[in-house]
Amino acid sequence: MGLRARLLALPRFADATALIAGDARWSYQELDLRARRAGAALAAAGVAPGDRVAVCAASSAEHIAAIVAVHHVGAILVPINPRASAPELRHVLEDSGASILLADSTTRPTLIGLTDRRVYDVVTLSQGEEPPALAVADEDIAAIVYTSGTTGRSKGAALSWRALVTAMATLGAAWGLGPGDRVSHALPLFHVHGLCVGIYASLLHGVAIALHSRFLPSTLLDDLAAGATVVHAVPTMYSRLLETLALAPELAPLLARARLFTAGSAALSPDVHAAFVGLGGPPILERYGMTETLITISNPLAGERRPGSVGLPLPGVEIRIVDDDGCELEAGTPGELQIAGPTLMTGYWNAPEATRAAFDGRWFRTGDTAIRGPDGYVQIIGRTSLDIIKSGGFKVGAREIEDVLARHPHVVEVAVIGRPDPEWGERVVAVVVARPGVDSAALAPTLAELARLELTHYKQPREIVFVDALPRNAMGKVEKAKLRATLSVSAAPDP
Ligand code: MCA
Ligand code: AMP
Repeated sequence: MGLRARLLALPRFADATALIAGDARWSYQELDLRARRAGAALAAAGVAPGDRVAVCAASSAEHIAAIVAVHHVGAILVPINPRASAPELRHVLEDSGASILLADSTTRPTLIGLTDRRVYDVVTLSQGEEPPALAVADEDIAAIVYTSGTTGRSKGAALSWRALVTAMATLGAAWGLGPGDRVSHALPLFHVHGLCVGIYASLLHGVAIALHSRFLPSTLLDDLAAGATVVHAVPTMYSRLLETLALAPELAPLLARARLFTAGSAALSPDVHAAFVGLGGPPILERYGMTETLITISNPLAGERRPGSVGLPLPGVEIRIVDDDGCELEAGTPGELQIAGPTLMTGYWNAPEATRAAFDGRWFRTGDTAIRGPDGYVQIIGRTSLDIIKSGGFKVGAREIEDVLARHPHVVEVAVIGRPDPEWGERVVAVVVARPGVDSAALAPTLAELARLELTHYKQPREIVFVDALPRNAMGKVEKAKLRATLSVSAAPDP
């Protein structure tokens, strides 16, 4: 059986629950039926294998049926943030060349106003009977997932069926996913964490998905009370959960109900981990991944789940840690983490240059700085570039924000950095040099408005700081490390 066919073989889980979302409670059989009908509707609309179909909608059962439908017709899924700004939407639609958009009532008006491509509603996409039978190769592209980088606008990581299904089957085996599991899922569906770990890994293993369009600690606690066995979350969600439990300690015993809590997308602080365990929760299983490599390193299900470490390479994954010249380093020495194996992306969509730069032969350069201990456990200690910020698990490219703010005529120059933050991991801060004589108190809200129009919510600077000049090295390059250090000192509370 081809790898795509493995994902589409939903009927093997028959009347086991597939989705609980809003009022919908669908069995695997029902999800399969709806996805086939929607697939037939897409085929009737002329969607052919290899076409890109964008899905831009809030999380819902129909959204999941639409995703499966896109795969039924052999098209390439392009998941899009339903809160993306107009310029971001335009970029992804143009770059991916998506011919058809699947929306919902909240995103449809924006999309129609923005493009002359056909826009269908995921809810009404159900007229057909049976999608065409297709032969799809494992190397064909299943999805293009957009992710920020160190240069300009986001790039689309093209993920093959081989990468996707291999990675999610490996994860399912490593974490013991199976029918009988129910996952509480409140992650966004336009990134690998929510789409692949949350949806594909569940559908491949017959897991029931309790799907929510936004994260609320109370909803997660309700899911635990209702029998959720697995939770996938980013560290910010665990911090929020702990805040809620501090106010309602009588709910803490619910944490012992689930068998598995996983964390990823950003570093989980050992303090949060310890507080969670202190409330009676099982040790959180932290793992490491990336849009371009899928999930590659994980703490074990059975064995030590080490706080502050992302664990051991998953089966089939090779890792190495290298110095600036690409030479492999010994255990215990920090360097860049590089990854090889069957789960790597095929390349960036339409960007051969960027793809070439991202690989060293068969090794993908992650840009993360890591140490491997003598026992093989890997620790992520930072990034090689300060131009990448992680806020609440979302990746933010500093350049993209700098380009937007620098367009304002009253700005001489701007540097965007991530300031360490207990809730978000890092907080986006814009450091601005204004033109002489400009009133910075008046400029700040104007820049905030500009960011609001051009950038999705999590990329918008949480703070705008004005300085007389940016620190630069002898080569004229802005010294972001220095800037970050200075701002952290100036932000320290008074003794
Ligand atoms: C929301 N806000 C944020 C963020 N999220 N600000 C900075 N960073 C963020 N990540 C702001 C909003 O703009 C708003 O600001 C205020 O917080 C409340 O907004 P709301 O939407 O209510 O926030 P929330 O629902 O509480 O969102 C927090 C969140 C969310 C649930 C933690 O950020 C989130 O879903 N993060 C998951 C990211 C993720 O899935 N990453 C996967 C990529 P204001 O009040 O000013 O309007 S990484 C990946 O895929 C790899 C493979 C991996 O390893 O997993
Ligand atoms: P993205 O490009 O949005 O897929 O994010 C991938 C990046 O998230 C990685 O390169 C890491 O920097 C970060 N990341 C993911 N999981 C972890 C983790 N468990 N600990 C630290 N960083 C992580």
